[in-house]
Amino acid sequence: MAMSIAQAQATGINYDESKVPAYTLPDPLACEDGSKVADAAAWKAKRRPEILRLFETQVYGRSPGRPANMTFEVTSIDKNALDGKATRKEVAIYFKGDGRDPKMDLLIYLPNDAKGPVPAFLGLNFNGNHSISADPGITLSQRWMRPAKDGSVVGNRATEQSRGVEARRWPVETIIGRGYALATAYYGDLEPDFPEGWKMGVRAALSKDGAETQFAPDEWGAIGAWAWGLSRALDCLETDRAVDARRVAVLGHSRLGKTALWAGAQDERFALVISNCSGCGGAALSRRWFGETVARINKSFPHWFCGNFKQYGDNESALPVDQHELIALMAPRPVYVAAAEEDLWADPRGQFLSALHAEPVYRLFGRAGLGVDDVPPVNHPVGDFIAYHLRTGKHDVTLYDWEQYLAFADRHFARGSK
Ligand code: GTR
Repeated sequence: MAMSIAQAQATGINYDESKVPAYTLPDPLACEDGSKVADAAAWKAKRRPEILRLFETQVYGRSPGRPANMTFEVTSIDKNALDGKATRKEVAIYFKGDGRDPKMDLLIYLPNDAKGPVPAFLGLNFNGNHSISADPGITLSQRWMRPAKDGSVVGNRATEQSRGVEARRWPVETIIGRGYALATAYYGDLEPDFPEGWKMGVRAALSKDGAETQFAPDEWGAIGAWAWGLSRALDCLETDRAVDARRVAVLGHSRLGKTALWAGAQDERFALVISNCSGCGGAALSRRWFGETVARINKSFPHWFCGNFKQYGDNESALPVDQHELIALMAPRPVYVAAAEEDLWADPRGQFLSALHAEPVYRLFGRAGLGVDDVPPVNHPVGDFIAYHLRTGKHDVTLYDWEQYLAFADRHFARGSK
């Protein structure tokens, strides 16, 4: 079949805005039977399930539900953490029941001056729970870690040197000081992040054939496994009386931002969803040829998405969904999409446009979106129920990002002075 010029151009990596070919996005309100959604009830009953199923079968893969025999065991508690400002808890989540693998270790900080159950931020971390703070009371993860040149990981095991290596991205004291709990788990507890990593993770452990499993093309990939873990963490938080589980914000950076979005889409118990520099396969539109592409992400990270997603490399127009519909799956809950000026790989404009094109669904609920129709100036957050900012700087999570998320959560969880 002859390719059009636009299609022929749209391979490789593009950073030139003037070269982005025209594209047509799927209409989030157009049902598969040709009818059009006119109200929130029809969205919820008819169109939302259609879109969710397409993301399940074509993008991230289908995940199992909550395991029947899962148990939670508090493995440590210190009521005098962070100079007495917080209680630090560690909870082992045993997916198949008491004391057995597979498990995930959830680290929770709770503000000590709380008058009642507190809202929480929940997100996965890249380097083990001990990496998010130099707090020496956090158990050093014994899991597989990516090798590091600085001595923080030796032979795929974390060393004492890795305490606090990710602390810059987790302003624990600020979060606690604002009256929120923080809960986090190591994404490698669910699946080590390399193509064969699933053999050591929940995708093998929960399948009947273990590490011999052959995945069907619509079964979960690594992002699915990580997102599933976030829902299990929420199951655990629901049992903690110090936490208000109806006010849990799920967040993540980059591949874990994609993960947070997928968790928020599938699990409507998450009250608020935050994507930090999630890029391709996260908040960025797949059809927009700018920065990372579907072909490239499938090649670099063949384990992240489901088998069916492979067929859309250099063939994005065949995708039955695009990422604005992932954002729309959060409706009517508040969602924050954040990008960084120098993070062109993640396509800051493509992330803005996803947020913008999710607005018709929020409108069905009478909820306002961004309030602007073009990318705002840097460091100028916009939006009501759909928010966006373009921060100066690189692909990262900074205190600036957190300050916006805290203000956004304060506003929607009706906290603070605003
Ligand atoms: C990059 C990948 C991005 C993003 C990032 C990260 O290499 O291409 O999609 O996920 O990694 O997770 O840091």
